[in-house]
Amino acid sequence: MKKIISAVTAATLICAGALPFTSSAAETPGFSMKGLESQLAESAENGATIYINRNLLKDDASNTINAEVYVSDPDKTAWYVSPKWKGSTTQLKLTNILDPKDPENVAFAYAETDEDGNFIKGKYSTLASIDESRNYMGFTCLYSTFTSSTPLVPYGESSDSYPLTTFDIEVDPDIADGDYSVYFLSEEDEIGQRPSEINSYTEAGQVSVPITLSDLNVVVYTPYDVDGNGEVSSADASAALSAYAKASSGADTGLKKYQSRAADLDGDGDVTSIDASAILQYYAKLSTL
Ligand SMILES: [Ca+2]
Ligand SMILES: [Ca+2]
Repeated sequence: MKKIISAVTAATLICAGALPFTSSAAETPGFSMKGLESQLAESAENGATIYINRNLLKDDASNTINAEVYVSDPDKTAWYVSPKWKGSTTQLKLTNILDPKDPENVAFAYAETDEDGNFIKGKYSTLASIDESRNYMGFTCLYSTFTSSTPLVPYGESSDSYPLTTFDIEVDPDIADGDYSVYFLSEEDEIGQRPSEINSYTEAGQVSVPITLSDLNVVVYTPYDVDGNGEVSSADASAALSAYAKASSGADTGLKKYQSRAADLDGDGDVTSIDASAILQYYAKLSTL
């Protein structure tokens, strides 16, 4: 069954492509992140977005989310990979980056395994860095017996087989509802560090290649509180109804991600009159307490 699906997908891709299928259409190398599902975090869009229900945040303990950083190097020509990333707010504190200097740890994507499948330290140099005042992290991996033509060889069959490194996000329980991110540094938002970078060895020699950067969305929401003002009122039901009316007429709902998630109480992915009714009922129940 899996094979059939793959064949159909491939056929669809080829048919849908207006341009001839050439090597220039190959996947661009780059970095991405995944937030991992936990009691605290609901993972969506293959880990590209994590939803945090404020009601689950604890006041007295660290609210920690695990995240992974991935490299994609489809042509397998990279010899130097160096993602840099930052939390959009200090209330999402980046911590506990996997330290490759610890012999227990490895740069997963470029690691090797023993006969039993256990990771062993690869022949690659790695360096992790963290700047707490800027809520910044960086990771660099290169071939340790480097010669200009020696590419790194990612382990695993695809770019998301194994992460390059891992880290934790500590969520401040006082964080406001909102749409946040942990984002890769590019040229534009460099903070005194070199931006995220992949250097490849090509016919032109060693070059810094164009890369794609897929950030991690971190959405903090409170169920029922659509406008995120800290209390549930009829205004929240109105906001949900208004969004539903807009969507029904084909317009954008105008809601941010955290608002949509707060309003979608039946969890069907849309904000509808059913959700608005649920908010009103909840509000009515609160009012009689
Ligand atoms: Ca509200
Ligand atoms: Ca819904």
